[in-house]
Amino acid sequence: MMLVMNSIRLSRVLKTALAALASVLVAASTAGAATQLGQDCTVDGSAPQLVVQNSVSSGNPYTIPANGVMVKWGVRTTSSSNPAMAAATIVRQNGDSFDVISRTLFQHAAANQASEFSTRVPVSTGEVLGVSAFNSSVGMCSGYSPTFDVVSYNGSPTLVDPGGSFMPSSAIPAERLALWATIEPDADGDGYGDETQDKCPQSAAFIDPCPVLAIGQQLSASKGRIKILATSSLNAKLTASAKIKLSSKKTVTVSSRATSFTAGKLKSLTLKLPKSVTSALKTKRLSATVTLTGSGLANTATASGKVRLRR
Ligand SMILES: [Ca+2]
Repeated sequence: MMLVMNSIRLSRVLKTALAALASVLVAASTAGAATQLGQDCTVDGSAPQLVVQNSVSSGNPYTIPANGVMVKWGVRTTSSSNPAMAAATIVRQNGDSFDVISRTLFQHAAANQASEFSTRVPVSTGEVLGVSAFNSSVGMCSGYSPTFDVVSYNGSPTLVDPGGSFMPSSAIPAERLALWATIEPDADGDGYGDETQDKCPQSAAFIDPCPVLAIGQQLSASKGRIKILATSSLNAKLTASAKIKLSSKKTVTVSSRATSFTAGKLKSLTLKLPKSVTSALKTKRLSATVTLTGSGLANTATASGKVRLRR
């Protein structure tokens, strides 16, 4: 009866632990997801040539919530017969003015439709998505909150290069820019979006798939110790573990701590044999199976070998 109670309790504990783990995993997988910035809307007007959406009352923000990389941007144009030459423009408010931080390439956006363009522009928390255009063909949509949906635009000179700044000549209430962008996280800080541009987001050294980890070991034994001379093809953490069979019923395992290895460098790990093994060596010939395990750049690797033990 007691055993049944214990197993029911254990299964409840396991279920609770698994549910908690699942929620952590869901949180971890969504934490790094791409952010959608800005909005498409029903265009009924055209924006001035350098214009920024200060705030919106609902929907996706135009202000960047976390550091990352803009990988895509889009714009809807007016029905003007002139197509727009437009560029997504990242600004930061600085008192009453805006500093122009960066800008995509100018792209040809066809009249009276939505167009999207790939790009790669690092962005930081608090910067704001705006747009530069050679004519007034970028779409604006009216009828929103006069208090919370506000765009600011530059008067003259109309376009400002990155590094420059401008004082908005006016703010237009109740409007939204038909302008949007996708921001991906950049955990390794290499300037490539971790979801679609960076195939090795674990390391700033690689944008192609992470190289495969390879490890090697040379074993020797003396005076109650096993020496493992090891090397790794990448910076990685290596752990050595030795299994020694003392009898048909008893196996002893000794492990090292996880140790940092620099790519291409040799380093020794030492495993001290426990007394049960050194005592048994007085009367028996014993050997150990040594397994070296490495992990680095989302890779794992193992190497194993045998060594005759010495007292
Ligand atoms: Ca990256």
